[in-house]
Order: sequence, then structure tokens, then C-alpha cells
Amino acid sequence: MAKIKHIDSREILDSRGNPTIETEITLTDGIVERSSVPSGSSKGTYEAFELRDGQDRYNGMGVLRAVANVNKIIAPKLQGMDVLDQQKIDRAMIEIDGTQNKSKLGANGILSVSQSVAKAGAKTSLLPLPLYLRQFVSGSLGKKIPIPMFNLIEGGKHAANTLDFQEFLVVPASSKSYSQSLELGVSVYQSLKKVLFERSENTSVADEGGFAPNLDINQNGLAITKEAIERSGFSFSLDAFIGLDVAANSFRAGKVYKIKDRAIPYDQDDLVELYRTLLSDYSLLYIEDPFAEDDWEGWKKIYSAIGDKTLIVGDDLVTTNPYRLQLALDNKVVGGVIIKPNQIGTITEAIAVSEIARYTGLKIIVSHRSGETMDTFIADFAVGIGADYVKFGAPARERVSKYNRLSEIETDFQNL
Ligand code: 2PG
Ligand code: MG
Repeated sequence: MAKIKHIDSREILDSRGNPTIETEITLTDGIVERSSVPSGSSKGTYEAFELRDGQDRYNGMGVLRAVANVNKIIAPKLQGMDVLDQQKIDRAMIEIDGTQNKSKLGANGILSVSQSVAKAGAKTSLLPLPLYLRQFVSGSLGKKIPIPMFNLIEGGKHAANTLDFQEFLVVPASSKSYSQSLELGVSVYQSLKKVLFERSENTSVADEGGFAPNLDINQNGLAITKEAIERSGFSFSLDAFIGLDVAANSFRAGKVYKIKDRAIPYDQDDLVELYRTLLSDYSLLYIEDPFAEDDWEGWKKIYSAIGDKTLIVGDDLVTTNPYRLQLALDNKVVGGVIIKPNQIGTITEAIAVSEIARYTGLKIIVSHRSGETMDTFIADFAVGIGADYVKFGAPARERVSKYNRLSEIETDFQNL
């Protein structure tokens, strides 16, 4: 039985150049594993607390207090525990913290420990991480690799451009293997670059590697994405579909929503009509956060209008929180849910929420954050819990580490 011998956290930088936390764990059998955590910019109010130092260093974004909490408070308590006891370890950290949202120790530090414990547990068990994680999941999941949704055009809080909608996603058909899907994503990404260039639009990229053109209206983002699919040699609506993460929290203004598609703000009914039009013009397969996180009336309206024709997904609405998911289920407003471990703070809790989603028939979408590290844990996690989809950004920049890890898992599974 391998026990936790040593835990050591430190500050590293994420893809935006902001500090984040990386934790290394050493076991009594000599195994050493490390894991780091990401950070979002369009966050939901109900997310677990990300502890930052404040003050001058790194514009207040330092994480030395979270690092100290791991090294001085969490580490001594976990020392000597059986690394395979993931749930007991996560529960111990939740208890030491003692708050609803992990605001005492910081969910960033806690999650870095939780993830490295899972990695070390897999290593000492001689199991690939996705298969190791399956002991915490019920049912048999087979060799399924989640369908990747590629974020090819960015707006909202992820880009300094003019678009209000946060993510214009390309979704490969479910009949394709992961490697076919990856090739499709790359082909459309490169085709999109050509389309933008020909139109003299900006081809610089934003936080997740997607393009950030200054388009006149949000709907043009859909038109350009459709054109890029058609010109990539794949068929629109047969090989590849379009999805949106609207992230409506970021353009809500009181009771209405302000986007540049029209001068007058949209009320709930107007926004439902807009989505209905976009659905029929672009056969949208997926719409995430179409209304703000507390606009339950808006959510009810959109779900009853088009919830049977497209996948309506809660991210900021649910924040990987079991109570929020229960509310979304009670109100019947989602067909799928985003799972982001750092919205809740431990692997055990993230899996528990995904289990509720599975049992209630919701689609599961595992997602990275807009500020990321090179850690590929989330790719293993997505396969481990049997997610239907993943969102890892564009197939470019540091985002490729997760896509490449899924390729590796696909090959490993083929050899089983
Ligand atoms: C989202 C995420 C990831 P952020 O809204 O889905 O793309 O963004 O990490 O900024 O919350
Ligand atoms: Mg989102």
C-alpha cells in the first residue's frame, strides 16, 4: 500500500501569463506525480473560490497564499494516508477548509492536490489514469473517446474583439472516430484562417487559440464558420455542425441583453426568437449558457421553445455544483451540463455531479478553462467519467496538449 510521503506546491504561470498552482506528490513507494490547475475568466457566481494573494505582486494574481495553505495546512494532514483513498483524501480537505465554497484554503490549491493524488493513485496501481478513475464511476463505459468541440472563433471575455458571443464551436458528427474528428477540426481551423484572410479580417488568436475577428454582428461569426466548414472539404450539417457558448452572463444588462446584432436590447422573448432563427439558419447542435445564470425564466422559455431540437447546456448556470444541478433539473432547463473540476474543487465532487447528470439522462461535457496549463489531466478525466463531449479550445497553441493526450488514449484503447 503506497502512502502519501510528501506534498509540495509551487507557483507556476498559466497560458495567460497569470500565476497558478502546481502540486507535486511523493509516495512511500517512490512514485512522484504532479498536477496544475487552470483558471477561468468568464466565471459563474457559484463557482468554488479561487484564492489569489491580492496586493501588488503579479497584479494581485499571485497564488502564494494558496501554495502555503497546501504546504503548511493540507500536507501535514494528508501525510501517511493511503493514496488510493481518493474520496477520503478529498473529504479530509473539504473538512479542513470547512466552508461551502472552499474560500478558506482556496479551491485552486485543493484541486491541485486532488488531481495529483489521482495521478499518483493510478501510477501506483499500474493503471492508465482514465481506467483508474472508472472505479469511481458506475456502469460500463467501454472505449468511448468524447467528441471534441473546437472553439474556432472567440469573443466575449476571451478576446479583445467586437463579438459578444464567447465561443463559436465546430462539432464533428458523432459517427466519426476521435482521430477523424481531430483532423476535421484542424482542417476547418485552417480553412477558417483562409476565409478570414481573404475578407481582410484579423487572423490573430484569442485566449483559447481561436480566431478573434472584429465582425459587425455575432451572426456573421456563424456564417463564416459555416463557410469554413464547406470550404474545408467536409459537409456542413453532415460531417460537421456548429455550436455556441453564448456565455450570456457577460452581456446581460439588468433585465435585458445587449448585443451588437441590433441597436435595441433583447428581452427574454426577443432572445428566444434570435436563437430560434439561428437554429433554423445554422442548424445549431449545441447552445451553452443562452441566458444569464439566475435568469430562470429565460432558461425555461428557451428550453421549452427549442430544447427538443438542440442541446441546451448549463455552464455558469450549474458551475459543477450538485445543488445548482438539482435546481436546473427541477426547472427542466438543460439537456446537458458542463463539468469543470475547478468550479467545485475536488475530483470526488466533480465525479459525483457527473454521476447525477448521467443518471438523469443529461449529456456530459467536460471542459478546460480559458487560462490553462500544459497539464493533460482533464483529457484523462473526460475519458474516465465517460463524457459525451470535451471542450479544449482551438486545435492550436498550448491547447493541443489535451487533444494530443486524447489521441494517445485512443491508440492505447485500440491496443487493448
Ligand atoms: C467557458 C469557459 C471555457 P472560462 O465558459 O466554457 O471555455 O470559459 O474558462 O473563461 O470560464
Ligand atoms: Mg461556458
